[in-house]
Order: sequence, then structure tokens, then C-alpha cells
Amino acid sequence: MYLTASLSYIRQNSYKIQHNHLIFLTQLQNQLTKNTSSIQQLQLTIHIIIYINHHHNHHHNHRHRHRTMAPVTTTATYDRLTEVKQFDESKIGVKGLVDSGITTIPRIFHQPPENLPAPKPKNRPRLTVPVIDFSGERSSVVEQIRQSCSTLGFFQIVNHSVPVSMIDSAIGSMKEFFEQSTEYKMRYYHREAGKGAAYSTNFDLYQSKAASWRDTLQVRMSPLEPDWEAVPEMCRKVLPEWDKAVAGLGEELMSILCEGLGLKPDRLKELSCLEGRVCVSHYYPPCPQPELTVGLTSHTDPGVLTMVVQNEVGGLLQVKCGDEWADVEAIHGAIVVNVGDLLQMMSNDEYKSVQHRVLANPDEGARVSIAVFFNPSVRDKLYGPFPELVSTTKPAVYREFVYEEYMRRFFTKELDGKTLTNFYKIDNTKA
Ligand SMILES: O=C(O)CCC(=O)C(=O)O
Ligand SMILES: [Fe+2]
Repeated sequence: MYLTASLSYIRQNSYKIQHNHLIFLTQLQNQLTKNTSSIQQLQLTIHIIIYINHHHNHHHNHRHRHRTMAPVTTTATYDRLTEVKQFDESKIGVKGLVDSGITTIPRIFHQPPENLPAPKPKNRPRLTVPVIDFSGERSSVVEQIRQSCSTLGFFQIVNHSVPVSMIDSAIGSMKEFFEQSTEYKMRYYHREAGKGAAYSTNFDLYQSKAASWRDTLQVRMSPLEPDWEAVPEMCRKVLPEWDKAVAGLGEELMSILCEGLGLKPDRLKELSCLEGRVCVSHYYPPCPQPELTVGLTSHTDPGVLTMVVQNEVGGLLQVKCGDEWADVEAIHGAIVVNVGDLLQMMSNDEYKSVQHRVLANPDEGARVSIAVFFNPSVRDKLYGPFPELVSTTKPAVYREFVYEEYMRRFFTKELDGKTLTNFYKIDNTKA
């Protein structure tokens, strides 16, 4: 089936393909008998995709060599949507491309220069995200967290209530899934949010200017459970345990965050901010040309709070800090916490939701992370700055909005830039 689709794609685009290539493809088609197994078909599909990409790159570079030195692929010169669709419909993900042995990345992954990391400044100390000992005295923990949330919007905690062995097994189960055969993973590949669980690549694949070097498994944990049939077997046991442990720590963190704002400790809980939990595991395979793409483009998280664990492949998650980027170092057993757009707005800008990104992985081993997003479960109510934080000297920075509408806006935009908090901003200069 996949093979047929690939061949028809090639034929439709045959005007781009030289005669000898068409002969090669015809021979390939003729070699296929009814006995070809689906795995063989799949391998062939992968080879065809690589072939197409290689050919297009070659063709493109050849045509433009005498005009420009820049190797950058522009959307104007090729039918991007067709190639994106082809990649999506192949269901092989980025890991599938890597498994097929590619040495150059398909051009749909070529990021515009502004999304690529600049060379690291020399002779300057590397900025890193603060690490907070969660077992310290409560008032000191509250103050350190308040301080981090008011500036960088990110911190890591160690000596917290989630056992390190549980972090290891959660990451291990996710890695096990992503490292299954392409044929196995394909059964779970789709983009329908309704089932509460989906394996796919690049959730904004059709909205973004360029794809990123990452695959993702997303499972909604609460308020509704996922359809467990849609969750890969090796993740079914660990996910409920993981969710429970993370939700417990989330409750503690939210009360600390409220305290830092001078609010009653259960204010965020009252507004159902602990109840809408989505667990998202990202797999960042090694990238043969990490200088041309990214793992995850710079973005802010839309929800209230995000908690992330990562494996030992560090130095790739970065947080925007002025004109520079601070590294979120890989610390075994640590949990990364960051403020989302909703919390920034609810805190009336006391806490900051800060842009972050993941660089493409130049390492030999895959980077695996698991993020749990905390969102309100009550979607039809109004959200906005806490009235306790608004006064004549500190007017509301944001207007109120219904969470439902807010999320719709988020998912129809590209995962890039910071447009949503600005969208709800009140122009206080007119008052
Ligand atoms: O993979 C990571 O470490 C970060 C993931 C992230 O920022 C996100 O999913 O929003
Ligand atoms: Fe994020």
C-alpha cells in the first residue's frame, strides 16, 4: 500500500525526474511480486523517499549553483506540502529516516537561518538554569522558586518526591517504544486528538516553515483517561504511576507558586489547573546534519505549568535569556519545571513564560524527554489575572478569555514565536 502510494507520487512528479531514474523506478516496480512482505515494502518505501529527497536536493542545487552560494532551500523552489504529506503518510517518523541510513536530511527539515543556533560565544561562561534543592527549608524553596519564575521562568528541582528509579523506568519505557520497528510503531501513528493518545512526528508539521528532528508520543492522562488501546503496550503500566507521582509533585509546586505570589496556596488547584494533564514524550534521534535543523523550534508552553524529565543526552534544551540561551543541563533524577503562558497571564506578569527550544541532536545516542503539561480541566470558564494581584498601581495586563478559545488559537498557529500572550494584552497606555 505504502509502496503504491510512493510510486504514484513519483510518477506524478515525473517531470522533475530524469529519464534514467524513471527506468530505475519502473524496474523496481517490476521486481515486486505478490509475495513481497510488508516489511520489504516498507524498506523499499523508505529507500524511495530517500531517493526522492536526494534527487530533489541534487536537482535543486544543480539548478541554482551558478546563481547563488547559499545552500538554503526556499519554499518557493519546491512543492513543500507534497513532500511533507509524503513524509507524514509514510508514517516512518524521523527515527525511520535515521534507521534507513540517510547521511543528509530531507530538505523539509531545513530550518530558516533565524531558527538555527548561532555559534556559542567563546570566553563567556555558559549560562545554566538554576537547580533548587526541594528538600530545603520551605520558605527558602518558595523564595528560590519565586525568583526563578520571575526571571528565567525555568528551574530544575532535585531531592523531590518522585523516585529517581521511576524517572528512569518512565524514560526507559518511552525509549523502548520509539526503538521498536517502524512496522510496530505505525499501528499507533495518527494525528487525531480524540483518542487521547497519538504517536506522530512534529505536531505542527503542516503549519511550520520547516520540520524538526523529533518524533512524539502524546497521551492525555486527565480529566479523561486515554483509550488505552491507542497507547503502546510497553507504556501502559508506567504511565498511570508516572502521572500519579508527577501530579502529586505538581500539587506541591502549585501551592509554592501561589505562596510566592502572596495568594492562598490552593488558588491554582481551585481553578482546576491540576486536572488537565497531558504526558508528551519526545524522541530526538541523532541527526546527520544538526547544523541545518533543530529538535524543537523555540516556543512558549501554552498551559499553566510544565514538568520535564530528560535522559543523559544534555546541552540541547535551552532557554532564552536576553540575547543568549541558557542550558538546561542533564542532571540524573532532576525535574525541570517551567511557567506556561496561562500562569504568566494569571500572575499578571509576575511569573514569566519564556521561550525555549531543543537543538538537533549531534550525539550518537537518542535524547528522550517526557513533559507533563498542566492545564485547567474546566474549559468553558473565564481565565485572566487573579483579582488579588490587580490594583490601581498594578492594573490588569491581560483581559479575560475562555480557555477553550485560547487552546483553539494555540493549535492553529505555528509552534513559533510568542503571539498568544500578546493577543490578550490590554493596551494600558490608552487608559
Ligand atoms: O524535550 C524537551 O526537553 C522539551 C519539550 C518541550 O519544551 C515541550 O514539549 O514543550
Ligand atoms: Fe515546551
